[in-house]
Amino acid sequence: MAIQRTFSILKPDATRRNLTGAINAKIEAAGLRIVAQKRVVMTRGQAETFYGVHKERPFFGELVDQMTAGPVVVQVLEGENAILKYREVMGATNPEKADAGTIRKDFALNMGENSVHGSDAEETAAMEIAQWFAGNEIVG
Ligand code: 3AN
Repeated sequence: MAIQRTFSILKPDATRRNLTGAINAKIEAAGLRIVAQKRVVMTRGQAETFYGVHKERPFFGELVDQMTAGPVVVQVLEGENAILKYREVMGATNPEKADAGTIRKDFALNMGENSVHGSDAEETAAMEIAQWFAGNEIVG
């Protein structure tokens, strides 16, 4: 498997509880490299664009509220099989179903405030990275 990049967000529930270092430690322990990172507050428009695939879902409004409630840390992670590897480190969307030792098992509050986002496929990773980072902001 070649070196891959994935897009990550440390969500407002994580920044509010001062967990960015603890989450980054799990990311790095899994062998993923943080090759770009910045702390921003998403506008509603940015959050609606980012989660556009979910716009018909009943939780969409709540999701946008949660993503704009405070700072997030947007990141590009790099490593072998990075997309799948990060999804494993994150754990299941529902923290009650997440495996022991995963970010969501240890830190998530509920389905919505589940501490992290990670891309689900190569195509979405490329789109998500391009929404948040210019090429020269990513240094591998
Ligand atoms: P994942 O983040 O695990 O890829 P998705 O893509 O199905 O999960 O959902 C995107 C985000 O929408 C989740 N991270 C979570 O914050 C929120 N979400 C998903 N399902 C629900 C739900 N049933 N209730 C509330 N929020 C949800």
